Amino acid sequence: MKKFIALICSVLLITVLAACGGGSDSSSGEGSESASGGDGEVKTIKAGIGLNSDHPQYKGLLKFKEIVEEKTDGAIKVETYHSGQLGDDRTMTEALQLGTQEVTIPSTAPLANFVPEFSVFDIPFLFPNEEVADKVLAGDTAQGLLDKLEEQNLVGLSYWENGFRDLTNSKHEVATVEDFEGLKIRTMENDLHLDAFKALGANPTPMAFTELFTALQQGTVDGQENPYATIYLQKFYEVQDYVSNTHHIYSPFVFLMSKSFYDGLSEEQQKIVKDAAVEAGKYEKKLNREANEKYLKQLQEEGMTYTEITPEARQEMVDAVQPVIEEYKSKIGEETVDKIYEEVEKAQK
Ligand code: TK8
Repeated sequence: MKKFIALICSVLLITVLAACGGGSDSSSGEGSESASGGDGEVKTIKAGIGLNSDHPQYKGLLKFKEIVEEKTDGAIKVETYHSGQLGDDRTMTEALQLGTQEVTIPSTAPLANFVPEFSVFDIPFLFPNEEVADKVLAGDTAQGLLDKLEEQNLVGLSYWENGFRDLTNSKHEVATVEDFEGLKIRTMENDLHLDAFKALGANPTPMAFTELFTALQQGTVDGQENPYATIYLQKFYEVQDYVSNTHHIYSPFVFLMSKSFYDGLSEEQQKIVKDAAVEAGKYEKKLNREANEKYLKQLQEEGMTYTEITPEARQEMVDAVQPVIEEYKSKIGEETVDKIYEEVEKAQK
């Protein structure tokens, strides 16, 4: 008899605990915020990037996919597309605004067409090194820019790394400002980049990344500028002969999500995608940094001529673009520019 009473009490206790949600986190009681979203519906994230599947950016996207699908028990599926299969940075960002795509990871330069303040990162020679870039991108101004994306039906979940941009061309070595004269250089679709290369004496053309290799191959443009990892992994060495370590701009990527999709997630799912974007971004940056040093050597092994820019020559380039920086202060926002320079100075102490 005593055993029977003990059994009844155990069953009652388990029942009470389950009713209070004392069991697994998959309880779908009223108002519960669960990773599965509570309604059993599987949500799909269509995620597209412009770089190819060899690039650290795509490996970072696969890491995002792995984390999200595991943490939501498959309630959110991530479909990944690379090499511009879904379009270029601008068209994919517009697709997020329309809700026809859920994730893309553009450079901040084209993003400035949606939120002009992002052009603060297009200020030439703003960051002296990666350590300062890391600190400033984790700072108030950079994080505040992400918040401004919401007005554009976009959610900026984290900064990833494109990296320091270096010049390549098919005409001749570039060692000084004079060597830019007349070079037809493709730039990202960003007015500050365009005006900066004009100030250096080049003849710049804005162009989507998806059109770049063909334009270099056909001689529509003489050169372009991107980090070594992109130059190597996109095989630009096949159509470019000269590379210089101009390091003229540090490009961040922004991990973007469609706001309409993000708002449709449960609170717990929102936390999962946000944390996954941050964690995958750290992984991508680690791979990217390891890649950039390795790939400069491999570009030379593929036959490219490497030109080291001396500090004096770089200073001439800084001086040449100074008027453009002054002109863009008001276009970007004086306060944003002043604050970012303060943070750069503070990051070097
Ligand atoms: C790839 C682009 C690329 C960028 C460019 O989608 O356009 O040159 O540096 O990485 O975002």
